Amino acid sequence: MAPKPDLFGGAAAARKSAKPAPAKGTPGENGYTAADIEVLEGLEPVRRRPGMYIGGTDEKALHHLFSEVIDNAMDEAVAGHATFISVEMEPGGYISVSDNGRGIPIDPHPKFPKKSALEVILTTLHSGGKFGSKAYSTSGGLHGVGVSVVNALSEHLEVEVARGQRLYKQSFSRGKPASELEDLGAVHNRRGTKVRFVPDKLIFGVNAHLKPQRVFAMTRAKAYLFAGIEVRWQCAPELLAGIDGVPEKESFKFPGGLKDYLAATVTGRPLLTTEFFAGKVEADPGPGAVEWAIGWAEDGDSFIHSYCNTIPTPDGGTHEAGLRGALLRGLRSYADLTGQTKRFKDVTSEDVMSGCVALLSVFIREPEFQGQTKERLSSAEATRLVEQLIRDPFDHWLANSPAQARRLLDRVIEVAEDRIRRRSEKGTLRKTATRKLRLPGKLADCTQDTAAGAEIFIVEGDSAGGSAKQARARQNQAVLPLRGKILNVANAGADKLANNQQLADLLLALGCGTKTSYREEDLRYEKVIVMTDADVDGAHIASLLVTFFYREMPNLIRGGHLYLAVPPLYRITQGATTVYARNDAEREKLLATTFKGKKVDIGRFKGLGEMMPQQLRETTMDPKRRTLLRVEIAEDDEIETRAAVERLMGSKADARFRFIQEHAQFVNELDV
Ligand code: 2B7
Repeated sequence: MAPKPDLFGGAAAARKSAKPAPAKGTPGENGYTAADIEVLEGLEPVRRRPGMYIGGTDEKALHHLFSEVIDNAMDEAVAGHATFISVEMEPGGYISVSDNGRGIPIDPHPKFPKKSALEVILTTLHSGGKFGSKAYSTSGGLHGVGVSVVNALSEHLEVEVARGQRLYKQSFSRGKPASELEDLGAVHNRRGTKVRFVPDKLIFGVNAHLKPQRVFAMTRAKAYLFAGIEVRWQCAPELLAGIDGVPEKESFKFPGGLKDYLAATVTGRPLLTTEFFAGKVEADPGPGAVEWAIGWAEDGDSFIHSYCNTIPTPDGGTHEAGLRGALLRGLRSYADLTGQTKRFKDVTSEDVMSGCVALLSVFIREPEFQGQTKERLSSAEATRLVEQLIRDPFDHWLANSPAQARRLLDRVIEVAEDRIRRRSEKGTLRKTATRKLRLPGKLADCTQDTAAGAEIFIVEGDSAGGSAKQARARQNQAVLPLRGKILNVANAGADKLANNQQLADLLLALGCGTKTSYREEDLRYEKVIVMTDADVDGAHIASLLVTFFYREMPNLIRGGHLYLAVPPLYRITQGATTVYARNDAEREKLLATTFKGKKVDIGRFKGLGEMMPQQLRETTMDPKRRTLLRVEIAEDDEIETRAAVERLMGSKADARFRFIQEHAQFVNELDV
């Protein structure tokens, strides 16, 4: 199915606005449109602080210059104005990119009648939003910073524009015009833009140069990502000495898009699925579109390579969450349909993604990016878009080839069973002597050596810590007291996080690492239980901790290891009978039912530290009597999860408190 030009026009527009949102107080919040706030500034800031615009001055940043230029050409193609893009690497470090689009306008710029639009585009930073470090760090990503940034960081750059049957040219050096806009006379059979540049050695270092392998791969990827386009590649032979797999000349056009890409990527690997699950769908009503190609390999690594508006998103993000959700839900409903509900019950999206090789490309308007290198898509609508658009085709794909669906289902169930078995077999290796030595001093560890059945209570404050230590079952229950409010990781930078002693202790005690270095088999406890006071402050601390886990080790949550303890708020005594209530509603219910209006004595706990160890044990810690809430990432409803975390990030403690109380869909209540 070919994309409609209007939709992809929207997508093209999206990349141009894939820029940081205006910082607070800039006109963006006061109802001005982007055109109105076209703040124009010289390029000095870019040369002074290149990292702010392209994320650094290393090899990756260097190649980012090329992305920026080819992305502009892609925009022109995706908008339906260009049919080919060509890339040429020359000796001497030059690279040129051309397209056969409309050509950058050369008429006088309305705001600067003495300058051509071309010169303004090449020599000024556009759009109010991208100044100021704040704006840069919040959204937009490094893509879409503009060709002027490339110009600023190029020793030399020249632009040729073929427009209205004439050819124009202007040269620049380190961002400044080195020539006037020249009219080179009439041309026929040529239209579009050509940008030729050499990155500045003063910025990137004398040895830095664009790598043919890397540029070639980036170029080819564009052809796969936009099936309508022809991409031509040429590279000077002297640059290819000693380099394998990069041709001097090649032309790409992939009518099969991502399906072709995946086939080329996994050639030679035995696949569990005989056919790729692939397709391309536009949102109705638009804008928005998703293209995907997915297979499951017999063995070996799994991957998701994802893109937003043809920009790679190596750190994943919301679109990938949508994909995982769709695949998990699709397989679950297929399991239901074929009477295998029970077999499927322990399967998680991790299990489904095991062995999965996937390419995912989304087109959305005004995408937002997050993460240290701005390479994770954070636009919430992408989750919904991907999940909704992929779900139906996935159901059909499963239904249409039952043998394949059967193999896949058996496989993911097997993966889940393996995972569960490994966890319980993990056994005696848990505490090596060395690991024990490195445990934080404040941890009161349990005595058993296996993770299976072991629990760690993370408690607030030393006094609650003291009660918990007395109340615990030493054999399998550990206690780690944290003092006061922990750092709000949602707002903190990575360095602040690394320096936070409380969190460092926590990481040490858990032993499992964070993010992609998270290793389930190193987790020292089966249950990680956050135990805080039953009041607003306690809820606040619990929400900070849950945010920490969600950000730093989502796989710990996905693995079902994170719990919230539910301590009581009231003790109600009548004669020899004592019962506990978790909140006002429960208290009222007990008074009306159990005590039927009899005179009772009601005590309110100010905090865990105030409870007698025995009370704490009976109400909150003893597996036979307590209630635990298991925290889950709503893989089926990542939007809700994200919204919940956004709420946590807010400054209002009562909103955080409500989080704990409201999250029926976020937590599963269990009596464990
Ligand atoms: C945001 C800026 C950079 N631009 C235009 C028009 C066409 C066009 C470009 C381009 C990379 C290497 C060759 C629009 C957009 C500037 O305004 S940039 N084509 N190609 C490109 O950079 N290729 C344009 C409206 C009417 N006519 C022309």
